[in-house]
Amino acid sequence: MSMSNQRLSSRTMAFVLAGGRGSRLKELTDTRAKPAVYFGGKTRIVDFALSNALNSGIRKMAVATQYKAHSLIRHCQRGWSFFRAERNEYLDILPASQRVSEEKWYVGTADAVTQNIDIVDSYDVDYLLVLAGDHIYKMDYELMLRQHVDSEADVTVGCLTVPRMEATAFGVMHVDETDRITSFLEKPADPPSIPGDPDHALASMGIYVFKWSFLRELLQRDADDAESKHDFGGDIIPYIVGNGKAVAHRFDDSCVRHSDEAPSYWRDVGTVDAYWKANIDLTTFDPDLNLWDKNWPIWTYSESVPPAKFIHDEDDRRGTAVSSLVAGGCIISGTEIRESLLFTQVHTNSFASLTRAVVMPYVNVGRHAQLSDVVIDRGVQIPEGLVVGEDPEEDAKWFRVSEGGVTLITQPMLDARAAA
Ligand code: ADQ
Ligand code: ADP
Repeated sequence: MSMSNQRLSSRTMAFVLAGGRGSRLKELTDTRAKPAVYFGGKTRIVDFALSNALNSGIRKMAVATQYKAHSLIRHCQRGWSFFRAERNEYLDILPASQRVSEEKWYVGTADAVTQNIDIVDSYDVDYLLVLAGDHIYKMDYELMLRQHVDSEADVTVGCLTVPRMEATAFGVMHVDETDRITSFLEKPADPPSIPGDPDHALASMGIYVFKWSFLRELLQRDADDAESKHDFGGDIIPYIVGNGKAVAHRFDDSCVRHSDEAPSYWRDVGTVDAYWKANIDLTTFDPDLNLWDKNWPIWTYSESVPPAKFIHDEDDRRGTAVSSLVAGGCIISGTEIRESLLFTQVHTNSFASLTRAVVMPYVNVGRHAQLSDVVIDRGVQIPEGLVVGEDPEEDAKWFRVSEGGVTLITQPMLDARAAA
């Protein structure tokens, strides 16, 4: 096979940045990094970036971890350990603060790569694909790699169109008619709009393709730069825009060739409201994110458990779930469940009801509990008769009620309530 026919993904390493906390998810990220937060009834957020890489043909990956990495590391070990060194496939977990010097954490996203230059070298690849481990989307990176090579760019930046006022949280760019990036502002207070479209801005997805030899040299220079925060969005990308060739790769309908996906589904799920909504959306008749797509499976670790069981209990109450996703291992006994999403091993009891609830693994819902518009953290024991979602003021006394009116319930909150 000639070089030009070879899939570029086979010459690429995916470097997944998974060190950020995601503090806007509040107590959901008290004990785990955002990429480890559960999403979609079976998977965790990081599975989307890793599955995209796998489905794109990439077989060399690393996950850089830092903040509260325990469950993230364990998840990657359990779910992503099928790579075989004999086939030249690798998935490395790269915790901060262990390699370059004993106490040096990853200062910024670029530093996370810099501290692992020798590991990337050892993979012997031509391209580095830098991914954020905390977004929900499907994307074929081979297309982005192809554009990168064809346009002879120094960096290719994945980008999407967002409402202008939301762009303050992003890197915002302008491009010329060839999609070459002509300006790049990291998290501007007053985001510049797309010319001719005052309500929208072109935002960076925080994913990048570089030729490894080019990035390697740039990172070594950046490491010595006392002014730099060693961040891709803040330092590396603006530098290349000013001194080299940066090109935008548009995330649009064509990005997942094999999928019957609704166009351009991409979610940051960075807040409790956005997180709740993206999960509950999956319970609708025709969700924008298709988890059933055999051509683009989202791989994960899942426990070996019996099928979900629905019980018509001795009090003659039917355990039912409609417009809902219920994972294996759940036991629904005499509970009415609507428009909800239950992860594995959730047990619910008689006379309880759940409406628009996102329920993480190992939750137990006591009898007569009535919960609506909630996110329930892993392992929570909902006491008998708890009512949430009817009186926001009462809920806010004990739980976290979001701007959008979603109540987040964790065990420490319930313990404080029980002790009061
Ligand atoms: P942010 O959204 O601010 O901006 P950032 O905090 O840099 O994203 O995190 C990006 C990814 O790196 C996340 O997956 C995070 O978990 C991880 N991460 C953060 N700090 C890390 C560290 N020290 N070590 C390892 N991993 C770390 C970026 C870009 C913007 C772009 C948005 C899109 O800077 O230009 O628009 O992402 O979401
Ligand atoms: P998280 O899901 O919070 O990110 P993990 O799933 O990796 O973190 O770990 C949480 C721990 O809680 C695991 O050790 C898991 O076995 C344990 N756990 C919590 N509740 C239960 C339960 N009811 N039964 C069994 N194990 C539980």
